[in-house]
This record gives sequence, structure tokens and C-alpha cells, in this order.
Amino acid sequence: MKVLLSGNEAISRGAYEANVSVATAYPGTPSTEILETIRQYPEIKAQWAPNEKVALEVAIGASLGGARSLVAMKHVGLNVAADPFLTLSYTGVGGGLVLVSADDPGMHSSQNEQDNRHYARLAKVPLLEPANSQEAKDFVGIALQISEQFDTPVMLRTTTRISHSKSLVELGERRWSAQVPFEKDPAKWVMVPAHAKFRHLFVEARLEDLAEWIWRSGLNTYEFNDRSIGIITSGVAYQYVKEALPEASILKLGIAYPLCPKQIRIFANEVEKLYVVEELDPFLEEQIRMLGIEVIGKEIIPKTGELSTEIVRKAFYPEDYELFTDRPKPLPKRPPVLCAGCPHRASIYGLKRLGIRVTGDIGCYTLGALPPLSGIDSCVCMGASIGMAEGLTLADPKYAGNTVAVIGDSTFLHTGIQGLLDAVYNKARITVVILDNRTTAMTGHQDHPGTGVTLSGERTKAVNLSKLVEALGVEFVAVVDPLNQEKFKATVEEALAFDGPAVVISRHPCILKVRKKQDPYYIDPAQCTGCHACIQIGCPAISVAGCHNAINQASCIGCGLCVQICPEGAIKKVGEASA
Ligand SMILES: Cc1ncc(C[n+]2csc(CCOP(=O)(O)OP(=O)(O)O)c2C)c(N)n1
Repeated sequence: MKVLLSGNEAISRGAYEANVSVATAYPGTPSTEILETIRQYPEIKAQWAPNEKVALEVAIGASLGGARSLVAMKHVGLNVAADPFLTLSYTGVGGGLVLVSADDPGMHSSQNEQDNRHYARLAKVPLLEPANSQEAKDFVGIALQISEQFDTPVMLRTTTRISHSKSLVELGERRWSAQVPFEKDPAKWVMVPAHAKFRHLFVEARLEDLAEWIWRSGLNTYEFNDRSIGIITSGVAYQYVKEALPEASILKLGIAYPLCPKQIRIFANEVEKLYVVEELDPFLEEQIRMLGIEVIGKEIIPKTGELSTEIVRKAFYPEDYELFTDRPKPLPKRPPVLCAGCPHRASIYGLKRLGIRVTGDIGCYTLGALPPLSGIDSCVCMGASIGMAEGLTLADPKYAGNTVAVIGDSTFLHTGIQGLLDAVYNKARITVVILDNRTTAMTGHQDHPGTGVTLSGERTKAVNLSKLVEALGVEFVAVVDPLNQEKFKATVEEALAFDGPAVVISRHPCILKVRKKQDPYYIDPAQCTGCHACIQIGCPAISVAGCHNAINQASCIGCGLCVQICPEGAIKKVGEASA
């Protein structure tokens, strides 16, 4: 049976068919739906981890126990999981282990567009790159076979276009595979130097064996057409090449690391001019050049952003514009905004009123950095806000006592705890505001250890954030609802005045999660002076209407933040009489 599946759904199906029995992840676009859809297969024990490092470690343990396991993450997640990953390459596996890295060229929803193919080379592990959903499904099974045959973790790298676009997939049955029982084998599993140096030799030999095996694997395919142009490509770039240059000869790499030199040489000899078309870094290009083969790549193909059929066509035929003249006009830009009624707006606005420095983190609240709120001064990676706030106070003592780190609940549990531990240990005079909206909102409302619900929807222990931060040694801990602006401001001021690290838990559930709409507000034109104070909170329900402002009552969810901001008392509940 054929069905239409996104790359992520296809990976889940591939895990099911390939007898994966443990799947773990921390959410991150564009990878999130892999675990969200894998939970439909009761045969697979699937669970969220608090971060990618733990997710991988759980998968490694499952592999040690002989189970086939899959771990999924967005590209930057592998930075967090890099420590176990690089040594996992040495230990190898018990049951097959596949790590899905979902990269995001073009940064649709990421803070950088790092090219995770380099991780395969760094860890010296094989890297498969599907070019459509069928391959996304099939490659999971192939990755697990390679993993077990070569005693290696295998990376399956997708990019946003593969993860999120749908194409037809032929479904298969779940295939049984033997589970190797756990056996004590310190020389393989205990990576102390005396063992690791032998495993490093094994890793190098494994790469050579793999390069030889690729030749017969059928994963890389030649498509010979016009031999004046020969293109080596992989992943989604293959699709662009097929559309932009249907006449070209192609070597499509299903396995993009390691390369099989013999195969590359044969192709290079068969074509007049050799090109590499790849997104982001010259990953294949540089390795091909190292084989002494002349190749054109980044001279004509951009190193940044996503490719497209148009970009590839223009790279080869710069004069050729006709093909693309019938494109629709680009849509007007619609920058992302915090939802109407989002509690983060109240927290960020409340902090902005204090005129302090606010180091930020990653989550919906990062949008508070955009105008008109403009209330966050930094954003680097998950968990960075706390260490950075501490660093600011070290840069200049005048920042002590007036610097705040804002961090979401999911992010705090991901990698924020250690930053706070450091602040306590080193007596930093910072205030950490944990924006506790009881969910991982940015990636689509996934549960986490603070919500009390697992991936499968079962109830579980919910971590108590107040007790957790107290246990870390924080002596000022307060919980406040940011929609009560006066109380919020007073609490943060008290925290800032405290002589030591302080934590304010700004707690109000994500408005999309509770879906509770209260009576909306309206602006009474008789009282509105057009001062635009309400516009400064950046609520999408409020707009400028002539010399006054207006509230769109279909969008307003009645949170009441604007009421507290209006100096004229002009904002009233629908149904209240105008003055
Ligand atoms: C290492 C890493 N993993 C995953 C992500 C994707 N991601 C960005 S923010 C975020 C968590 C957001 O949750 P929270 O901190 O609770 O803030 P909210 O969006 O709920 O306001 C995730 C999973 C990322 N950017 N980096």
C-alpha cells in the first residue's frame, strides 16, 4: 500500500518496520514529528528526554541492551549530544542505533544553519541522506543494518524540505530481527584510554571497510545522460538538480560519508566536467578535491541558505531567466509575533519597564526581542541566558543586581539548571526569571519533565521548579503571575535587590494550551488619547485605527494586560458602558 507521508512520518514508519524498539528525542524543528508520530506504534517504547544528550544516552543504553534504537534531534541538538556521540563511535553498538539529525538550511526555525554532515566526519560514522519520503523510510532500516554489520552508530541526516514535504511511500510490515542480549565486554564498552586506543584503530579500519562496502551497497546510483555535465549530489539537492538540469548525468549519493573513492573516480572519468551541487558547506566538494579530482562547486553554488530549482538552474545557465518568470509575486512579510494573550508578553513588558539588561534564551519568548517589545538583549543557544547574565556581572560589577536572565520552563530543564548551579556556586548577583507556561510551546506544545505527562500521554511525576531551584541553593524564590503587572514588577524588584542569585518563576499557562477565551476588551474612543501605550506591548489584537487604537475582538482573548498599561483607563470589557 502506498501512502503520502512527510519525511518525518516516513522515518517513524521506517523505525516501526525495522523493528526499532526504543525511540527517544528532545523536540526541535524540523525533527519534532518523528517522535510525535512514532508514538502511534505501541511496539516502540518512545519517550521525550529533557535534552538531546540524555535522549542519545538512553538510546545508547537500549543499544547496549541489544535493542534497536532511534534518537532524533534538530541539528543544534547534536551539539548538545556531541559528547556521547563522539565516543559512541568508538564503543560501537549492541542493537543497531540510528541518530536522526534534522538540519535547517535557510534557518526556517533555528538560530544557525550549521551543516551536520561534518559531525559524521568528525565522529567517523556513516551518514545517510534521503532525497524523499520513501528513502527516509527505507534508509532507517538500511542504517540499522549498517549499524549492526559494522558495529557503528549511523547518522541519518534530513533537511527541512525532506522532513516536512510529503511524497508517496510504499508501506511494509514490521520485520523481526534478533535482539543480542547484554554481555559484559569492557574492552568495547568501557572507554578508558587503555581500551579507547584500540577502539580508535577499529574506527579507522571500519571507515575503510565501509568505503569498500559502499561500492556494492546500491545506495549510490549513477544516472548517465548527457556527459558534458556530471553532477555529484545528495539529499534534497538531488531533487533540485533533476528539475533544473534534467539532461545532466548524476551520481546520487545515498550515503554521503564516507565517500567511495573508486565510485567517484569512475563517475569523474565518464563526464566532461564534474560539479558538486550541495546545500551549505563544500562537504563533498572538499573531499572529492582531496582525491585529486577537479571539481566545480561553491564557485557557482551558494554556501548559505537553501538551494532551489531556480538557484541551481541559474548557477549553470546565468542567462536563463525565462524559466522562472511566471512566479507569483512574493507575499508581504509577516514577522512572527507572540499570540494575543501570551503570558510572555506580560513578563517581557514588565522587565522592560524596569530598564535593565535582559539576557534571553530560546523559546517563544525570544520574540520579545522584536519591536515594539524589544525587551531581550541576547539569544545564543538553549540555556545560555543564565551563564551570560552571570558573565555580564563579571564584565562590570555595575551590572550586578540589575541583570535578568529569562528562560522558558522547557529550556530551563534542558540546559538551564547547570547555569543556575554556576550562579549559586560563584555567588552571582543575577535574577533568573523562569517563564513557566507549562509546556514546550515553540515546537508545538510537547510535554517535558515539568508538565507531569509523558509522550504517550500517561501521568508522571512533575518536577517542582521551586523546590528544584531551592535545592540548587537559591535563597530567593518567588512564584508570580506576570499578568498581574504590579505584583510581577514588585517581585522582580525584590529579587534584583536580593544579595545573591534569585529566581522568579513567572507562571501562567500558554494561552494556546488552555484555549480559554475570556470576554474581550475594547478601546473607548471617548477616552483614548491616541498615546499608543497599548501598541507598545505588541499585541496582534491591537491596532492603530485613525487617531485612536482599536482592539480586534475576534483576536482578543481578554488577558487584560493592555488594561493595566493604558494611562487613560480607556480599555474596557465588552459589555461595560463607555464613559
Ligand atoms: C539544542 C536545541 N534543541 C532544541 C531546540 C528547539 N527549541 C527551541 S526553543 C525550545 C523550547 C521552548 O520551550 P520553552 O523554553 O518552555 O519556551 P516556550 O516556547 O514554551 O515559551 C526548543 C525545543 C533548539 N533551538 N536547540
